[in-house]
Amino acid sequence: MAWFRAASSAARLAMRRNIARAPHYPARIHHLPPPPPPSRGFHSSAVRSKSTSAAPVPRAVPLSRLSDSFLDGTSSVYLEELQRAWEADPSSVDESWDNFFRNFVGQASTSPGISGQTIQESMRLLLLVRAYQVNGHMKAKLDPLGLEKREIPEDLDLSVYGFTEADLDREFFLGVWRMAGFLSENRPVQTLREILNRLEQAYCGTVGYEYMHIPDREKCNWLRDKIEAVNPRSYNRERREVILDRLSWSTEFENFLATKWAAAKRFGLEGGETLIPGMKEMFDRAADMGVESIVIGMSHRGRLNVLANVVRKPLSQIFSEFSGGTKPVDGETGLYTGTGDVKYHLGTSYDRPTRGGKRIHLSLVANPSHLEAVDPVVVGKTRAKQFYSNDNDRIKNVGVLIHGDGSFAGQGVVYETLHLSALPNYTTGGTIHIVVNNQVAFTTDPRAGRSSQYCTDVAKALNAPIFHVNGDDIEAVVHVCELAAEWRQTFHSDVVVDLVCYRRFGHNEIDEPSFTQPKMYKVIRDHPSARKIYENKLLESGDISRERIQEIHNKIHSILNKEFENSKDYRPQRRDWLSAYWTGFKSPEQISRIRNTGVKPEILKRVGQAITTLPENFKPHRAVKKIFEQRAQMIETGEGIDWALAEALAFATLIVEGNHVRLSGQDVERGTFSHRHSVLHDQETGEEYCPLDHILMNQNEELFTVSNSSLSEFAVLGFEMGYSMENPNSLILWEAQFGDFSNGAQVLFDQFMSSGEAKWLRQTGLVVLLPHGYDGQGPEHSSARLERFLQMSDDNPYVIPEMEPTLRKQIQECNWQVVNVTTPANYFHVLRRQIHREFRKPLVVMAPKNLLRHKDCKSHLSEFDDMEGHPGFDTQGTRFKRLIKDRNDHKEVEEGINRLVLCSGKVYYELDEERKKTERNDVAICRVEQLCPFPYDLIQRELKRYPNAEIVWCQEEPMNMGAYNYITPRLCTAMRALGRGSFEDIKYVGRAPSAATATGFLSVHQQEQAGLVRKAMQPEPIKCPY
Ligand SMILES: Cc1ncc(C[n+]2csc(CCOP(=O)(O)OP(=O)(O)O)c2C)c(N)n1
Ligand SMILES: [Mg+2]
Repeated sequence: MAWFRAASSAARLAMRRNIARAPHYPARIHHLPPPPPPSRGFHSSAVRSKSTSAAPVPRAVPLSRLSDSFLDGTSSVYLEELQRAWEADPSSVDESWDNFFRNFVGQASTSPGISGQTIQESMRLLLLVRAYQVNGHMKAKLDPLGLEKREIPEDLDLSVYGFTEADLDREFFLGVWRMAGFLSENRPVQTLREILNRLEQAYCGTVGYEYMHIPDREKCNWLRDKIEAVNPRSYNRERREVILDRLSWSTEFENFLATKWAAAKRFGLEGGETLIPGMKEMFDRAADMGVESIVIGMSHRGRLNVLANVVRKPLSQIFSEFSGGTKPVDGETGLYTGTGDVKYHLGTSYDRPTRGGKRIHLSLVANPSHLEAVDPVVVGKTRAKQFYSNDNDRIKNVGVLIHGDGSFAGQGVVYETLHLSALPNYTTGGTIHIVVNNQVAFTTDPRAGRSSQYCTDVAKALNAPIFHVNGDDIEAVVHVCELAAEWRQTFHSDVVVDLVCYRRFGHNEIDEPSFTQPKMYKVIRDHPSARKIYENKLLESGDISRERIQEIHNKIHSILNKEFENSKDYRPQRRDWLSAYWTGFKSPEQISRIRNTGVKPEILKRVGQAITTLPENFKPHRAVKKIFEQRAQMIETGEGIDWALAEALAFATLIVEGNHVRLSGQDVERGTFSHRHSVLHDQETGEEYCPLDHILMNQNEELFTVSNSSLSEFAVLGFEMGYSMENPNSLILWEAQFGDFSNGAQVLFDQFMSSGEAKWLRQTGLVVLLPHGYDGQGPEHSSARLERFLQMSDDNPYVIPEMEPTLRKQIQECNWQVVNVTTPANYFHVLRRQIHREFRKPLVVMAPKNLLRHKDCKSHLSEFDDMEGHPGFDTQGTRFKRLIKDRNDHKEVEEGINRLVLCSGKVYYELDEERKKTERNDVAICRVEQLCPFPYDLIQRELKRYPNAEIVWCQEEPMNMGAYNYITPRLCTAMRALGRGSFEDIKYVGRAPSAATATGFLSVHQQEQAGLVRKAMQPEPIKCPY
């Protein structure tokens, strides 16, 4: 915005300078008032700017005395020549000059000729027109309460241009311009009054248009055409009745809830009821223009109204939820309800018929209280819909976000989401934003809530047009809502409607708003509703009769009452969580069987070759070329497969099986640790080549998507979360640069990923890769805060669930999976497991850093295939190993083992190394690859194998972090069940408790690391914790 302000003030200065240059008023520039402080919001701001009338008024200057370059001697010669050419052949000059001469020189004998004065006045008028286009919105009547006291910019003041009241009925030459709108009309000569009236009508009515920050001339002209049209909106009687009907539904719905449940929180829409007809008309217009599906995200305000009147959630269901009676009878199959959520967070979807006779699919995405957190989720879901419906032009699927004024200005994720809008792998062809700007956020006035003029200013960074509209003028609301849909379908970019309204009651229904906004609420008390205002308008115009109004009221009331009666017997339907793509997927209460994840050896070889072969004429960087040669070698020999190749094999095999794979995050194409190289760059041409795009014949370019993202954790993770929810046959991954940075998206982990299924019955198989591990890089870049993810896991630490080896019961019942995997093959299988099952669960991976190149962190290709007898093949087939036992040659009982070290992650390799060094053959080391849900069965198997062993948990993280606090109660439960002791028998080896995740001193890190590894192998018993 700063640049825009700077640009417009520069324009103002330039204008002043031009005027000041004339000899008559050189001193004026010194009299300019200081720039006014920015006013924020309407009801609380200051006064009209001071008149500039004290300054000398500019007057026409003889042409000969003007020093402007346009009007210098050369120009007048040029004009004379033009005039001569025009006289010889009017078509030989530009159309605007033709008009100019026709009006002013046409009747040669009586013509006043082209005077310098005419030219100057025309120029000043043009500046005035432009001032209205740029700043007219500042004078628009946007506040329904009329408390608006904004400063009107001085460049809307006639006197600035040297005009006075006396000039109002004089004719001026305005020309005809190659510009849309007002100036393009073939009326080059108009009186100043006519010109002003048109400008005031277009720019200063109940809509304030902000669009002159858009640098694209075509877009501005398109808008100018719409805005400056003589009669931009005219609705016939039928249309007006539909609008009134929709407004009445919106109003009556709130009234009805208020009467039936006076004290229930519903975050009513009163004061902003025009949102509902606005949305409906927007959707109708969008459907007319090819939109088939709309994904909606919104917070609390008016959400129930949107659910009822726009998305058409059954009224009886909404009323039943108000009465608190949704939980179905226990024991009924297929009625898994999860833990539920408050009614104003729930989502739904519906196929709505439109006014134009089409159908449009609407889905309102469930969201938490956390304001704006749903924004990127909606955008991601919209993009996924576009992918699955081959909507390559992005015209069939649109995201619509409804915001509050406080949150739109205040929540950073708004900006982060806006910035995805034009990125090739994240764009949805434009989101439509509607801000329900009730001029207050809970108890906070705009002047305390934001530093810029409008709550929508953040959208200017995107060059989005912003339509501010007075929420009491329903037809204006409808108009801008339609215009927003037209913009989206024409220019495929974001657009904002700022619905300036008010909040009739408190923040919720139990709040008293006069505690904090007494003046505003005094005005609100006597302020008629938007429906009343519209009814009166239609009565006055004769477009509707009192009887018809009464009929509408009666109809709505009778339906609401009927649905209320029905709600008493309302029984929830079978869960509605499975959209078409999810048919057949299982809820946590339904049993599903474990599947193998191994792949036929010939497929592995074939895809392996495809992803390691580069086009002949492609010239990669030397080092990258070598990496690919090594990868080809690994496939050829089957030996030494590393992490990156294992990952690529997982992706490739899933793609061959018909799944969509999408990996996004910061620098993921190359990989933060320069290990992935999924996109190669020709060193001469710069051309890119992505081997995973070339596995299938004529592979859809997007089937495998790997994309560097914007530098945002919140928006990008949210986007992928939304994307993953659309279709289960996809592996969607988000990778943090380092695991630490994921806490910038903490809301998504807490509110969506860990608890979304329980609250909203929506599954996602999203995978989050969080690089984690202590290698001396300091307090950041070491820890992905494993403990946080484990703390959010809902597997009961004191109850061993049914662990039937062929079933998925434990994992189905748990909210997510947290793993810290130590071999490339196990990584391959854990990724494939995400798809090869009949349900979806989020997966959090503590991803490696130094294991990416560790000499021992390699797998053999035979661990990836499904051949019996191969090392990957366990008793039940080839699968992800939740626990990796110490040695395959250990018998069922090994009495000679004195210590069993349980650990997870890369510390295993250090422990193993130390064991070799110290020749502690009486120590067994088991890797807990899957921390959550806890592998009770496998842990108990190992406890039984080593009956005489001291049990140790070893980790690199400080004691208050890592897995220690998660592991101990579960390990304890497993031990007690076997009579192997209790909490004090679990010995701890790891760093001491610490505030920071890691030391910043490399030498200290090395000492600590060596110390803990040594301790795990020390001959004496371990004394910690007791
Ligand atoms: C991230 C977050 N912070 C704080 C809150 C608490 N809160 C709920 S509503 C609200 C005010 C929202 O104001 P606005 O966006 O203007 O919406 P309105 O309620 O006025 O429609 C606040 C602060 C929240 N829900 N989420
Ligand atoms: Mg608000």
